[in-house]
Amino acid sequence: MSAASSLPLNASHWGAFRAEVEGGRLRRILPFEHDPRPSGMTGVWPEMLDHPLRVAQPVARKGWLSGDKGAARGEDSYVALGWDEALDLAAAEIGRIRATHGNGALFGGSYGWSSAGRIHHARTLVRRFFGAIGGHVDQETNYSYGAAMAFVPRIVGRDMIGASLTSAASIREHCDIFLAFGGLPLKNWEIQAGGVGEHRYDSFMAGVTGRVRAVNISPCREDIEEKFGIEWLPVRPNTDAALLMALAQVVVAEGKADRAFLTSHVNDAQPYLDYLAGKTDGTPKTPEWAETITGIPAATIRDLGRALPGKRVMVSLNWSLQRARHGEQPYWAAIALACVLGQVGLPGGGFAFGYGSSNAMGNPEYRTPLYGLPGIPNATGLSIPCARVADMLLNPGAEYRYDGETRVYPEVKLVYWAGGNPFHHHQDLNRLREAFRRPETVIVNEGYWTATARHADIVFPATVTLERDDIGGASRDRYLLAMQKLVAPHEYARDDYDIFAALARRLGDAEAFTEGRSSDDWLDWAWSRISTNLAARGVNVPTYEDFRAQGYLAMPEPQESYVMLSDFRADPVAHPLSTPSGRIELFSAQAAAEPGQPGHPVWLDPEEWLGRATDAAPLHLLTPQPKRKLHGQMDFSAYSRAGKVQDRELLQINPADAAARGIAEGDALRVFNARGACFAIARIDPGLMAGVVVLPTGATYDPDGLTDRSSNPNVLTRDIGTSELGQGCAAQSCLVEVARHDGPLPPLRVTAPPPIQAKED
Ligand SMILES: Nc1nc2c(c(=O)[nH]1)N[C@H]1C(S)=C(S)[C@@H](COP(=O)(O)OP(=O)(O)OC[C@H]3O[C@@H](n4cnc5c(=O)[nH]c(N)nc54)[C@H](O)[C@@H]3O)O[C@H]1N2
Ligand SMILES: Nc1nc2c(c(=O)[nH]1)N[C@H]1C(S)=C(S)[C@@H](COP(=O)(O)OP(=O)(O)OC[C@H]3O[C@@H](n4cnc5c(=O)[nH]c(N)nc54)[C@H](O)[C@@H]3O)O[C@H]1N2
Ligand SMILES: [Mo]
Repeated sequence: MSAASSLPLNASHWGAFRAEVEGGRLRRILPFEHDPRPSGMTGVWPEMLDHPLRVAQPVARKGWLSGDKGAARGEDSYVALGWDEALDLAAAEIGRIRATHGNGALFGGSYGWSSAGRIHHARTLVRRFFGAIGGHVDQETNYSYGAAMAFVPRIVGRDMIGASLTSAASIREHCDIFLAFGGLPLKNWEIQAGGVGEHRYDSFMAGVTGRVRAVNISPCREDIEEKFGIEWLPVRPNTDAALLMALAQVVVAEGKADRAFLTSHVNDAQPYLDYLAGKTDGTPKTPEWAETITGIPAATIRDLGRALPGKRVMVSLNWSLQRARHGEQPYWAAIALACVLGQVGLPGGGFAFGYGSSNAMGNPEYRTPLYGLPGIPNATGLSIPCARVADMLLNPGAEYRYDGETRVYPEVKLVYWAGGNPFHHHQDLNRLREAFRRPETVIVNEGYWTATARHADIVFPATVTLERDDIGGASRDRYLLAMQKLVAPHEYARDDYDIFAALARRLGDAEAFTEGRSSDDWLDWAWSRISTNLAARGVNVPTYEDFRAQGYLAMPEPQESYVMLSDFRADPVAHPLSTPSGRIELFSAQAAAEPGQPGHPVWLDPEEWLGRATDAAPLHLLTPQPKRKLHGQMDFSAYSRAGKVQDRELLQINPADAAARGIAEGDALRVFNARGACFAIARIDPGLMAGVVVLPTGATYDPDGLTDRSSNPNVLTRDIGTSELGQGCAAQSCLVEVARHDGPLPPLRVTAPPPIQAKED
């Protein structure tokens, strides 16, 4: 055993690591010895553990203490409190609202990427806490692929993202053409929910280069690194559905559609085929039609369409494509193209969502056993699609359509957030700010002074993973990870588990939340389940102590390469899908019930896209995941800041668009539209389509009126659901203008905690 591998292990969503601790302080991070390509983010921990932006003690907002009803939220100073006093205040407030308005007035908002460990997983704890005290308004789906999560199961009967994708081995061996919509960006493979043992980007890319013809279909060339020599087909943002339709139209019109597959495995392909042929609306969905929408020459589309029949084709779409208005449609159109080509369920072929979105997509199913605290049913039965949070707060009692139902927004009086950052992740942050002024009370558990903590009335200082024992891992990763407490909690920070247990005790519901267990007891509980699960699979299970001493446990290597939907392909009668027809629905009665939806895949105008560019907002803004951080986390680490200039994020802009605005490389920029404005630094990129600008997410919102002093693109994005079908986040449909900013950049306020007064006794 080398010296490094005898050091204690811990893990984050960006990777497992070993830690050198000296005198109770974290000295150094070493990458996990089995990780072939560790993320640069792993090194942030020594700096982030005792960062000046850590929340040090419980605090309450001054205005809230004097009954301002939320007016100064986001602008106020705080008063430091002792733990008992803060817990008493919070519990009394939760109890008061529960007694006055019922549990349906309590919103347990905790969407977000908290700890990789399962026992201290904040979202599970929020839900369990509210379950224990009688229920709350919950959130469903996610920001990552919310539209697909709600809609795709209606079409193919399963969550095709949570389930395994056709394995990388199957692609390597069988695929001829890999259509990579949104590319395969290396940066996204740094991350995997639950903790990464192995970053396997290199081996995945080895499989889609070489023999396979891969095409990067994206506005942005660098969505696949140039060194891979992969073809680049620039497409206007939000128009992939039109391209997919034209490719299908070419195949059908040339008599190459797999009619047998469309008959045996598809429910009613005819309305879609009629739509492609122009029989329903007089417009055949030809390459010439798609050229006007996508910006891709018709001849290029026709050549690509002609190349597909007879080949093993994988139609791969990133999650970003559905994070747009009518984002359900490109996914449905991709499923339809795979059906027209008869590729679904064949080795190395078919459709897939997310190969370019997260580490380990295409890994075999390791079935790594992971157990978080069990859920307690939510007695109110209330929940909203998570991306509709501002709508809910602004429009209590209003009706909305979602997933084939009419629902009503509840009237929320108290918001509790732990393990997420809506002032990072939500769209139109100035609108969210308005919405966050509505509830009577906002409580947040956070490790850092994020923009969300700054909009709370009570902030509880939460520990971070390095301050707790836990077990992490991901079902598609080879390693179960023993996450070990390395240092004592920062200042007065406590575990979310202990915070919720203390609140439940004050509310008279302690037993329901804890079942008499401490978090260490729950770890033992989890380990015994893990051991039983693994023993049943014939794995030689170590003792808990040995597992912790080693730091990890490798799962047995699955034997076969996996092919998504192969059972259904082989026998659709014996293995029907759980759709109304048991087959792939290219016609869906549920979709047809919504206004403007014909019931088959359809090109719908996303309202804010290059086809509707205006003089005031002529550029399409894309806001992808950041390279040097996980969302808003670590924004103030030296690692993240090394990717910025003057503490602002870089905005990619095409040379022609820059020249037209007198913008040179490195210039400070103002990015704006009618919703808001923020600042960025110009990075001129000929590998970006003209008319498109790219500003990644993650900068800490630092509002000054409607302007963010920093670079958070969510002051610009539109807060609207993808459609009634999925009500997902539609951040990628956004028009803006960019101008050179010649004056000095405004100083940032969010680099230090808000003013906190010592308590007056
Ligand atoms: N414009 C635009 N917006 C987007 C996207 C986009 O593409 N474009 N992408 C969306 C997507 S896919 C996502 S997933 C969201 C991500 O949005 P979030 O998940 O909300 O973003 P994070 O910054 O990861 O927030 C997690 C927070 O949890 C805190 N935390 C970590 N561990 C703990 C813990 O143990 N306890 C507690 N109490 N807190 C903890 C961290 O400090 C951090 O502030 O953003 C969405 N927003
Ligand atoms: N480093 C890092 N990696 C991450 C994360 C992070 O915060 N940091 N977050 C993780 C999370 S939570 C998630 S959900 C995934 C998200 O995974 P994705 O949603 O796939 O990631 P994005 O970066 O939003 O988008 C990927 C690329 O899609 C392209 N694109 C955007 N819109 C369009 C379009 O309309 N058409 C086409 N053809 N291409 C388009 C953009 O050029 C962008 O670079 O990433 C994960 N990986
Ligand atoms: Mo995500």
